[in-house]
Amino acid sequence: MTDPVPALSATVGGHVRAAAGTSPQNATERKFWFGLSHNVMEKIADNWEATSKAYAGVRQQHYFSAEFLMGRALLNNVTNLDMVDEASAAVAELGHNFTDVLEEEHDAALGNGGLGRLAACFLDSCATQDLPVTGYGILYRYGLFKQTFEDGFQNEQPDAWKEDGYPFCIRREDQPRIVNFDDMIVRAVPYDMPITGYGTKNVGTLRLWKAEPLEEFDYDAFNSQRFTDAIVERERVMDLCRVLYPNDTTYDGKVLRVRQQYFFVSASLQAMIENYLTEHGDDLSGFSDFNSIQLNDTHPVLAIPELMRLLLDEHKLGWEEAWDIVTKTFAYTNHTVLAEALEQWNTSIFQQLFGRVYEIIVEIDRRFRLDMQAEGLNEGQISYLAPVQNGTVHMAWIACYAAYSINGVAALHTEIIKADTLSDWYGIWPEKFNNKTNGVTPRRWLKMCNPRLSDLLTRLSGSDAWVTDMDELKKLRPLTKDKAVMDELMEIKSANKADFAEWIFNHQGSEIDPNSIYDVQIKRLHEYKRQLMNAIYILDLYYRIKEDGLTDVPPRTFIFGAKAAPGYFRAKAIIKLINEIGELVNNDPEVNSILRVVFVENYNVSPAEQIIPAADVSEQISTAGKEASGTSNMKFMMNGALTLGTLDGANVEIVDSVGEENAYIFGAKVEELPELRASYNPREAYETVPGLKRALDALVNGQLNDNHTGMFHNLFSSLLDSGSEIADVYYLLGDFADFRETRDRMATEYYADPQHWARMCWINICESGRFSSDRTINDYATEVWKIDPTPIA
Ligand code: 26Q
Repeated sequence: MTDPVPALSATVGGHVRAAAGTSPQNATERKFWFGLSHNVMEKIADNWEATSKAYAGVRQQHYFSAEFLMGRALLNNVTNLDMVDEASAAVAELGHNFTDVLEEEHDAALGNGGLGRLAACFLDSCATQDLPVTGYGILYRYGLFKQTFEDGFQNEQPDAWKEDGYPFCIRREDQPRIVNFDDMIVRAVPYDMPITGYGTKNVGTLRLWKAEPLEEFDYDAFNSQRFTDAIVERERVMDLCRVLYPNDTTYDGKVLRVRQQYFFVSASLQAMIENYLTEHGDDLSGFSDFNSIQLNDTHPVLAIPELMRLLLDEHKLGWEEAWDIVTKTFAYTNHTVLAEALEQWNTSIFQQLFGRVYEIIVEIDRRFRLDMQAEGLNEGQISYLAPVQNGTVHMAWIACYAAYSINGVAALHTEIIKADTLSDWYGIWPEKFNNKTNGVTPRRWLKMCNPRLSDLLTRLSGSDAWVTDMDELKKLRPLTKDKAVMDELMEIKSANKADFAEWIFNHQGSEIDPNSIYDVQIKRLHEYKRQLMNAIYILDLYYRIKEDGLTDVPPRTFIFGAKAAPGYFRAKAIIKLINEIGELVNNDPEVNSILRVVFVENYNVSPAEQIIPAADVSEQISTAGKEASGTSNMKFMMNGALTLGTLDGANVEIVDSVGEENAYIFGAKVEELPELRASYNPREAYETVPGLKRALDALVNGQLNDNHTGMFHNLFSSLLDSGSEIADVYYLLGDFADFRETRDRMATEYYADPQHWARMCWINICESGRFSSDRTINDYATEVWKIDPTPIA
């Protein structure tokens, strides 16, 4: 069949005219972006419709997530449609620059970090593999806050990412749902985002719900002079989707957050049930044959009692029948071992917002207790595992009880949840537990962000099959013996580093040396991730040069990117500290030709796409056992950066793939930590570990300025003084000596034998296939979801 949609070169001018109201030549870059984006939507519309129709009748999977960190869409879609050259030429033809046009797009930052970005990578892999999967979430008006630095402190600004329109979301006003709260009724309107796949006509869907007042306007109130009441009520409904909560670790029991959760799961379930009834008739007993739902952490767990409510109250099923469906429908992914992140809501909030759902939870709890008595559990165990306890509803426990599958996100993490976090559940239902090591999409994180390396891989492997089958790259591993290839790899890295130097200069005026080692730590700011350890190393190195006369220091640029939750005082202190160290180092003429510190402002998906292809070293230095998986570690690996890290999360599997000789591993292992901690004295480390005392003292002796906030003293104290919490919870000083030695050695080896370094990078690239989200999704599809590819062509 020939493509009925005309070539982009023939249509783009018209789309730009319509968006800009000017000739394409005179359109602003922003208007040009709108026009080109509309043109891409035109290209995919028919296939999108056909895909939705094809999926409606088959067994489908539904990915429920409060977060989707999508980043930019235009280049991703153009890449997937294999139209990069065509689009770039069409743009040039009309007097514009493709890169400048792409830079006009705001990131859709509807997520905090790893969990949200994982959901986005998964959708890409599902579309690419023609899998009948739909994502469901919330259309936040404001995404994750925009970060600025003032005097080195983090400030937060609203991220109005779609205020002047967003062409990649289609409002489906003909498919609204009603969501009832006891204190308000809300109309949920779906906004659908197309998810293109690479090398396929299938186009999947991300469905984001927006809350609107039931009627456009309450004319009664208006007419009876209660104009302001009508406006206030309207705004109360619109508040629901206004903002993404910027917390990614500590649980925070805000009523609005639980409203958001209930809102999107209720609307999504209603849409699913209606589709089932249309396609398969009135008998809902077959619902779970055609639908499964993956719960991305506990945030959408209210879907469990809500599906019960819909089946019982709206569709008149009996309890047993409904519970049978529910327990065959849900699968739950855990993303954390940190107890403080597990959601537990006060029962009073549930009673106030959705009394009927609470009633159902209480009944689930009652039956759970009976079930467990029958299983022979003792009262202590039962009350620990019960969904309702001490006046709270425990979301993870509801998930573990009702779900047919429970998975962790890396091998080590899954072992830890089995042995520790969820051990009692593992004792009852070991067969529910499975591991699904995370992955990242090689389209965005290699093909699109690193065209130089991609072209080399395509040329060497004779085709671009690796883009959808990353294991193809294993065949290239023997090329470590080919000096010309290794030289080319290093030239590519140099060119990417030069590009990043230019980018960071243009964005924030930082000058860096492209010949230095780019040593990078980019991720949310949290104590367990130990950005503070990284900072202390830099400070120590600075004093070694300044005071000890250390010479022959390998030139290095330390690159950071991180947002701190706005209420997380200590995380914000670490940002200020790194910026102060940057001031000290970058302005010292004795040192700044050797060391530079750069903190990338407003770190997000798009900056990551600039940083990662240019990185030499990937810092993955969390305390062993704390990072569930990590996913930037995988992106760095694919782009030929070496991991400097602990044996934590997916680092363990990365090292397993490349061999310990192709990574820099240090620090205490999970199984060693309990014993080490038992006899650990951070004060002793402070006094005896080389460099530590001098670097830490700089936090409190006036050498570094925290503008009299007491922040640096707080950091110092968190490492050395036991108070309400034990000193140095994350074992930073305990691991420091090994970290310092390993990082020093890494830098020396980089310059000592560049060919050897290149070979290590090459092996990392060639072995990265295991960390493609295509592999992860294939595992979910065959082992958990039991769905089949459904191509439209
Ligand atoms: C919970 C309750 C109230 C408010 C906010 C939250 C909340 C929001 C986001 C809790 C957690 C998150 C996000 C967690 C997250 O991103 N975890 C990361 O998930 C990645 C994907 O599996 C892993 O690679 C990381 O190791 C893990 O930290």
